[in-house]
Amino acid sequence: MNEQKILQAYEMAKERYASIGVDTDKAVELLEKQQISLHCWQTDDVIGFESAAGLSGGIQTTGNYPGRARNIDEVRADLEFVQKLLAGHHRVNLHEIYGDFGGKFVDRDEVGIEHFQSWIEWAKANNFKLDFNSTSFGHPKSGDLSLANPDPAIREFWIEHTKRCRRIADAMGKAQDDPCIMNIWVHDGQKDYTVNRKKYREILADSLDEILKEDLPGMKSCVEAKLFGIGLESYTVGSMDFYEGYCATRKVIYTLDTGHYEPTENVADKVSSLLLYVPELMLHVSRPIRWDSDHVTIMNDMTLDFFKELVRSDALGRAHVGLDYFDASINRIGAYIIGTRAAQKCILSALLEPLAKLREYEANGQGFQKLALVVEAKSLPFGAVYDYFNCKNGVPVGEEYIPCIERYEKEVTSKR
Ligand code: RNT
Ligand code: ZN
Repeated sequence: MNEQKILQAYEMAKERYASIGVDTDKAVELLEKQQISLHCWQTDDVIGFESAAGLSGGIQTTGNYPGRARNIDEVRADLEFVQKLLAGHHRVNLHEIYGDFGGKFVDRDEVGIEHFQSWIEWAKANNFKLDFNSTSFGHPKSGDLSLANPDPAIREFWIEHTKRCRRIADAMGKAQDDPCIMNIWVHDGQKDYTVNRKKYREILADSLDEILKEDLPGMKSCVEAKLFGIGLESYTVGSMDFYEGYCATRKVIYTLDTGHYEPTENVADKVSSLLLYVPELMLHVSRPIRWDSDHVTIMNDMTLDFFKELVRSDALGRAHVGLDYFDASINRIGAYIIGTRAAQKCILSALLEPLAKLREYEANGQGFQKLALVVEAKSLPFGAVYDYFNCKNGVPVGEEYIPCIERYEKEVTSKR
């Protein structure tokens, strides 16, 4: 695209925004600093390198678009390519099953830092920071209950796994001189009528307390709440209420996945309440359709409102932004770029809100003026600012990334 035209459009946008008290240069600067954690599992439909056991734990990928990454080199190549199409410096979010196991079977209670050494080196060489996840699903011992299992042998197995994962995250954080955020999501639940609801929750809380005991300064732990899983529809041990209480009392980071609530629930409204009681948030930005379907994130009202709430709560700095969707029905690299750029657009749009004026109107009881400005702000020349942001950072502007991805598909992924 014509650089001069992009700059001209930006200058006009800048002036327009300045007239309502918004500094676009500052918004662009903040967006440049905003890291987004790229979920490695979008490259290969959450399969990983441990075994060919396939997914379990109530999550599902649908579609069979060709070109899935089949091994560690392909996952890395795809992530390197994705990075080239994005402005800013980002993170890669790994799951334990993506370890560099060298073709050997390494069970979950045997995993160690050595299996992630090559990831640490790769991340350093490619200017990525790493985040991490323990993996409770896709294993013969996954069943319906892992950390909440009343059988001490199974529960101990998963406690050991999760403790080891925290040590791996600690090593990553120390190597990159920036805390590695480690998410703990367990699928634990029941398909049908559950009587001992309290019992499993007590066990989960005890397991987590045991896991989080170890002081590991290189990492930060977070725990993810969920509504239900496929085949686990009646009961979820780690529900929202469970983790709200857990995170508030233990001062642990709460992972808010935008797909993990009732379809009509206002996810954005959870932000300000949670932030009063939990230290930070980890975000899994996703797009649920009818259920936790993990469609590719787009710039929709839910995502826009969500980031607006973070900015309005002055809390962007207390949120770790990550993506969580897995769509195997379209070009997987394209899915990454659509989702990451959509998240950036929503953040930018939140940063460009005429917040000072809106707050003033609200404080003065000027309801009409507030509503008018909220609506008017939606059609301000936001796109010119986002184009400038990409142009300034030397990455494709607007739809220019489509042919880039088509070329990569032709030359790389279609040959897999
Ligand atoms: C599942 C959770 C969880 C997973 C990943 C793969 O519903 O959202 O975050 O998607 O751990
Ligand atoms: Zn998630």
